[in-house]
Amino acid sequence: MTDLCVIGLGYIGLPTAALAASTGLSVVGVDIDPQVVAAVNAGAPHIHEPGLAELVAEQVQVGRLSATTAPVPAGIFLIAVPTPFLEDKAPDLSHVVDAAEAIAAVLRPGNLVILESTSPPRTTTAIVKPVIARLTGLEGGRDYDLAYCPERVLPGKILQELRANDRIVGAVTPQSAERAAAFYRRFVQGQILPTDAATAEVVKLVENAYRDVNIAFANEVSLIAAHLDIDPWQVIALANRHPRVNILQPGPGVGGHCIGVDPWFLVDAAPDNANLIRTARRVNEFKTQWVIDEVRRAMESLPATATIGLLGASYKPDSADLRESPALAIAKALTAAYPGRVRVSEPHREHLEGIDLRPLTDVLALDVLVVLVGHTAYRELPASVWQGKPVIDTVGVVSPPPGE
Ligand code: SAJ
Repeated sequence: MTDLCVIGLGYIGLPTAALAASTGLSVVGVDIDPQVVAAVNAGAPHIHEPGLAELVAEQVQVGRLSATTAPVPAGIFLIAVPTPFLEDKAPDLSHVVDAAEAIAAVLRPGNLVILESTSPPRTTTAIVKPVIARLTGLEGGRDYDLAYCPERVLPGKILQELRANDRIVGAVTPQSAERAAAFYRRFVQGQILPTDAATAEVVKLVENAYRDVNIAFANEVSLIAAHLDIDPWQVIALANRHPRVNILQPGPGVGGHCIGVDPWFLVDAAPDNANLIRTARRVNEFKTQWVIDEVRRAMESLPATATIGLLGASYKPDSADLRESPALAIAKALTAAYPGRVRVSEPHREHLEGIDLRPLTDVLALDVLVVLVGHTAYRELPASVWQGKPVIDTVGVVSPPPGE
């Protein structure tokens, strides 16, 4: 029988499946998208992460990893499906419910089910457990083991952090905790920290909300500094020389699949008590619109033929990842507002749908420059490229650090 069946072969599921296979487990990955399944079985995954293609190819080749479209009987089931939010910011748990139902069709007494998807409080005990009980009559914690173990790895360093980071195991019973911990110990070098499922669910959400709130503070500092015509990068760098101050970096907004989404789950779970978290989300969303408005203001004093060069489209530096990228949203909004006059540099992409992608040298020759991502290639440019034209630097590439 298969040792591990991973439901959802995305940014978390696929690296986890491959890593588990590399420890000697037989692993079947499940995805509803046949193209994803075909790519994994061909040893050429659809996800780009350092070391992942090699690891998947190797594990497929030796026969420990394969992919299919429906769960198979296994000792351990691991759910790593997306949990987006709906129009009104309430969590959309349909993929988790679908995964639990699919597992129920093959679940046997004595199996272990682990939920890794970022989830609202009590999803494990109030959604997954009852769905499985309704379909199988099996009780989580009595007939099979059940745990919530959030992923906390950074895109771009997923394999490295899957091994190195501490891991929270939120289980419904001590036995479930011990079995889940034994699974993660196969490839985790960090500590395994046991707790209950609801605490683990909230821990995950709080981690990303913490980062969102701190980025919002940096973005608000940048807005105040711009209003006062003071350099925000100098303000933050100098304030950070205080021994108990450590302000993060402002940017054009918050991208990625997690930090802009997860705080809403806390707002939804405790609407009257999550005011700071709600406001931080709004500050970070506002910052993206503010950048678009800044470009419009700069264009007002220029001839009607003036061109705009945008530097960067990914959601964070030195990455090709476009998920929820504020830079891409800004590029799309400005391309629509100034047809034919906006060109974009993105050194990590060869083609971008609906965007006029150009080499960096062409973009630098345009009339207004807007730096949207702190790619190393931009940080290494000589100061002379920014001179003699309006430059809107949203990530602190242009401004020299104090003391230099
Ligand atoms: N950002 C800033 N200023 C900063 C730091 C980041 O504007 O000082 C922006 C980035 O440019 C980016 C966004 O925030 O647009 C998020 O980037 P990130 O690198 O901070 O985080 P993610 O979204 O790639 O990954 C996060 C991580 N969470 C935390 O660091 C608390 C990761 O550990 C999680 O596993 C991941 O979310 C997830 O899957 O939840």
